[in-house]
Amino acid sequence: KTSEKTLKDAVINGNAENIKDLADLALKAGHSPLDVINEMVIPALEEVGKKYETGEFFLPQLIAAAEAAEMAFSHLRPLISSEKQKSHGTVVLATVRGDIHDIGKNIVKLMLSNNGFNVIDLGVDVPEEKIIEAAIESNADIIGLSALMTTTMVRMKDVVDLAKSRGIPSKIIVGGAVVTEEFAKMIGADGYAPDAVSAVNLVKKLVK
Ligand code: B1M
Repeated sequence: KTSEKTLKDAVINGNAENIKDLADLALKAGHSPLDVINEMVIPALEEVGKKYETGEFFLPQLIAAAEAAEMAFSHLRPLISSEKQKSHGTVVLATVRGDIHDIGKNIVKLMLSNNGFNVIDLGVDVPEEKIIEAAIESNADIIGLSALMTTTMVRMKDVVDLAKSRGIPSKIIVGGAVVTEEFAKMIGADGYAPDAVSAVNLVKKLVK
C-alpha cells in the first residue's frame, strides 16, 4: 500500500526524480508492471485532470505530471511480458486534424498495447486522408480518433464519412474530453469511450 501511494503521489506532484525507484519499490512489493500502470500511474493522471478542472492545478503542473507518468511508462513497458504483447488486433490511432492534444491519446495507446493490441499511432493533427490510408495499409480492425476541442471534433465526422465513401471495413471509435456518446452516434461512429479503460473494453468488444 505504501509504495502504491508514494508512486501515485510522485506522479501527481510531478516529481520525476524518484519515479523509477518508486516504481521498482511497487514491483518489489509484489505488483505486476501492468498493475503498477493501471492502478497507480493512470489513476494519478486522472486525479491530476480533476485537479486541473477544479482550478487547483495549472498547466505547468499538468505537464510535469504527464512527464513523470511518461517516465514511469517507459521504465515499466519493457517489463511487461511478451505474452501480453501478442497482437489481438490492429488499431490505428490519431488525434484529428487541427488538434495537437495527445496526453489522453497516449494513455489510450499505452493501455491498448498493454492489452495485446498492435497500435499504429499516427500522432497529432492528422489529416483524414492519412488516417484512412493507414487503416487500409495496415488492414486495421479499429480506427481510434481523439479530439479535445469543439472546433476539431467535427473532423471525426469527416473521417467517418470518408471511411464510408471508401467502403473501409475498420470500425471507428471516438473519444476525448469534449466528445460524448450522443455525438458519436450522431456522426455514425461505431463506439465512444469516456476513458482509456473503457476504450480497451470497447475495442475488445468490437474486435470479437
Ligand atoms: Co488545450 N484546450 N489548447 N492544451 N488543453 C483544452 C482541451 C481546453 C478544454 C482548455 C479550456 O479552455 N478549458 C480548450 C478547448 C476548448 C473547447 O474546444 N471546448 C483548449 C484550448 C482552447 C487549447 C488551445 C486553442 C489554447 C490556445 O492556444 N489558445 C491550444 C490548441 C492547440 C491545438 O490543438 N491546435 C491548446 C494547447 C494545449 C497545450 C499544448 C498547452 C496542452 C496539450 C499538451 C499535449 O496534449 N501534448 C493543452 C492541455 C494540456 C489542455 C488540457 C488542460 C488538458 C488536456 C489533457 O491532456 N487532459 C485541456 C483541458 C481539459 O481537457 N479539461 C485543454 C488529460 C487527459 C488524460 O484527458 O485528453 O480527455 P483526455 O483523455 C482521456 C479521455 O478523454 C479519453 O481517455 C483519456 C484517458 O482517460 N480519451 C479517449 C481521449 N482520447 C480518446 C480516444 C478514444 C477513447 C478515449 O478512442 C480512440
